[in-house]
Amino acid sequence: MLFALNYEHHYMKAVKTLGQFIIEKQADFPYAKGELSRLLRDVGIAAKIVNRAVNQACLIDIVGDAGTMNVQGETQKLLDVYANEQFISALKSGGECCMIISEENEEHIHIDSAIAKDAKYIVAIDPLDGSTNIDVNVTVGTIFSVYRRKTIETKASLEDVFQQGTHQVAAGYIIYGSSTMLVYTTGKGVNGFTLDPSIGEFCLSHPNMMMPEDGAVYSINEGNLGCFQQGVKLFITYCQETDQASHRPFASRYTGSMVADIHRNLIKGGIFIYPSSADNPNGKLRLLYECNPMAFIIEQAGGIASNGHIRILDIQVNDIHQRSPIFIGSVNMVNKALSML
Ligand code: P6P
Repeated sequence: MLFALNYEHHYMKAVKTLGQFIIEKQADFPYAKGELSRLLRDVGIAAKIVNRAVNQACLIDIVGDAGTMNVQGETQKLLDVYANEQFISALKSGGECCMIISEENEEHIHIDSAIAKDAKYIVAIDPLDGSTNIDVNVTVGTIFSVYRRKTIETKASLEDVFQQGTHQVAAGYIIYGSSTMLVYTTGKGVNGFTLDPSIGEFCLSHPNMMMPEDGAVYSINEGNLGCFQQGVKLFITYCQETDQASHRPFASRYTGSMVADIHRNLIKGGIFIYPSSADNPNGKLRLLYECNPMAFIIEQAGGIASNGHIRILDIQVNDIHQRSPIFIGSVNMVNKALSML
């Protein structure tokens, strides 16, 4: 009975859609003329289209390998290619974006159509993160990062992309999980929206998300233990020791989808680590469209993100696909890990 009432309650209370929220928050930026609002709207539209494909993946024959490799040398999944096309198409037709950096494209994508002639934003995106999980029905995600271009007189160039993560104007992710959510920040806190398929809208469900300072979950691929530096091994041992006062041993939760692991840790507290190793001296995850956007979001929610030495957001960008080790999550857990490196 209670569930029925809550379910009914959801449909009775006034929902606040992503579009309404974006416009409402636009007032926080006195000089905003709506361009960033429209760009975020375009991302939301592509997210709904990709969500439909993800939810039907095995029915519409869109899983499996596309028979191509991406710039990372990783086999592209059909859904990787489809998601990439949808986000690029939405950003191109929206007219607010002048350049796209995508995990799936070796080179940056210029948008110099008439509709985008005054576009001032650059979007870096991982259109479908964790896509190896698609075939086995495990959560996947999209990660995006938005910069304002530095060049104005000349055509947008890579100079506009080589900006530290602190210069992001927005960042967010979509998590295609038991429900589909869009979580984003524009530098004034983090807000989460759950897709209501019955009305086709992302509705505000997690206002002002804050990450607990402590957690009892650690996320790392322990299969690589032999390749980790000593300090990382020490921290994993620390997580596994019994100590009631600090709620150890912690739970090990690692899905192979960065978005899923960080989203869970954002809500419950925890730490996600993808460290450097012998065969990945800069780690595996990419700075521009994985580490920086997630670091922006987590810092806005009260967590921290480091490469083991410096703040992720302070790392100088000099290659659109450069990688970075990452220690990200609850402030006390990340600081404990860093103290052991
Ligand atoms: P590994 C997915 O390929 C991804 O980029 C992240 O989403 C995920 O956290 C990580 O790589 C998994 O990598 O080496 O542990 O399989």
